Amino acid sequence: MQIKKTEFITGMTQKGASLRHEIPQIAFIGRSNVGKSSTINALANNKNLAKTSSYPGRTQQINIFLINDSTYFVDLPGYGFTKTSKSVRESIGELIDWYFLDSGYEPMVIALIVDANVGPTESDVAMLNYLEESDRNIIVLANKIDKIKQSEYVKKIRKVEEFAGKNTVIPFSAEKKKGITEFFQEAF
Ligand SMILES: Nc1nc2c(ncn2[C@@H]2O[C@H](COP(=O)(O)OP(=O)(O)OP(=O)(O)O)[C@@H](O)[C@H]2O)c(=O)[nH]1
Ligand SMILES: [Mg+2]
Repeated sequence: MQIKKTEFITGMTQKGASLRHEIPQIAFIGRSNVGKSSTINALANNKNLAKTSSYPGRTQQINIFLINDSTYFVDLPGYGFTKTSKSVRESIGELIDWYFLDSGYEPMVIALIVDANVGPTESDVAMLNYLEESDRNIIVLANKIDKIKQSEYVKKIRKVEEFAGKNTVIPFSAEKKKGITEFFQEAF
């Protein structure tokens, strides 16, 4: 997929948004700081599109981007970050619930991003189970492969594959732009 046009549409802090139902969505979800916004920027080939930060919990709303006038990229807030206040965690949980359960939108693909170097965590397992409660097209992106020591690469990718079960795993690096072609092939 050749990206010709990228556009920020809206940041939803509350439930409710009027997106065009005929435009397919790709939703990006994962723990805080795992690289969701960086992944969107790498795929869109625009490093300034989604705001990234080394400080976890940067994205506390649902940011919507329109790619080539034909696909929405949905940047969901990160889960599993214990250092934010309880009320922030609750509002993030409510937004995620709203998007997946009540919004009326059904993403064509969900990219569940995990940190391949750290490995899938309990909160990742909980999120995958949650997503799998409905029949959904999930791709697991094993991000940050550039941080993995060569000698541990096979073992760490296998861990992500075990976690993913029947879902496709794509080794990925938003930083080094690895796995982009593979992702687009799988998603479209
Ligand atoms: N080495 C490496 N660092 C990465 C990669 N992807 C993201 N990062 C770094 O991880 C940090 C978090 O990236 P973000 O894209 O802001 O993460 P996020 O998942 O959107 O975070 P929240 O919005 O807080 O949930 C930043 O410092 C990025 O530079 C990668 O593939 N490799
Ligand atoms: Mg983010």
